[in-house]
Amino acid sequence: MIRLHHVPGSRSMRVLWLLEELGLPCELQVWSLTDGGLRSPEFQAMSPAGRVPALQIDGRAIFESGAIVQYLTEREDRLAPAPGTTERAAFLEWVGFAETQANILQALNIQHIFLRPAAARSIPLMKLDTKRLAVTARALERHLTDQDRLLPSGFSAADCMMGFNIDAVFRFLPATEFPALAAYRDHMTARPAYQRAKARAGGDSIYERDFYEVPDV
Ligand SMILES: N[C@@H](CCC(=O)N[C@@H](CS)C(=O)NCC(=O)O)C(=O)O
Repeated sequence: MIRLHHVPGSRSMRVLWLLEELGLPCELQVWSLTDGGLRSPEFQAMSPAGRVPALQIDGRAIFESGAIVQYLTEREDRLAPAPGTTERAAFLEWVGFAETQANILQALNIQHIFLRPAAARSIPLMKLDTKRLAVTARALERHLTDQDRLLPSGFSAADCMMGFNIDAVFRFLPATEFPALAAYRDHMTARPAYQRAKARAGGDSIYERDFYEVPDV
């Protein structure tokens, strides 16, 4: 049985969603971001940086969402262009781009939500990362204006990598400024496999507000 190590609201949703798209059943093992479990030797034996997702499959554990997504698409020979094709390069670019954007989101989450006390937060860093996030959102807005999937050939696992990010993007940037990206988010979240994954994933464990402004001080 495939087992996904998961935190609600985290990048493990990418893998849960892709497993649903591929019709691969899995068990979920749910962890917390805050109780120290991800720093345990048991977990770090599967994911050395102590991060989710980790996926137990085929007699081993795989860490890094981008690696898991590539492994699953190659194993199932679905939802990714074949290695060596021109579109494969675009697929790999968007898988990597999704992680570039997720790292900016993670920095904003730390600044707006996790850092304690609030006085330790840096408004210049919040402004800088909001601008860096806007660069990625504008690039997606341009790309998605003429197509409603990342790849011209249609839905792929790169959309699972990226589609997961967009809810978080709109916690820090107004959706009204990115209509094509908002439409992409709506298409992605309407997919039956996304809905099934969401129903299993558990409530978001990160965001308490719809939108996080940079404090004006
Ligand atoms: N590049 C990694 C990043 C994984 C990652 O940072 N996951 C976050 C949750 S979205 C996490 O486990 N954070 C725990 C921590 O930083 O202690 C991937 O794509 O799998």
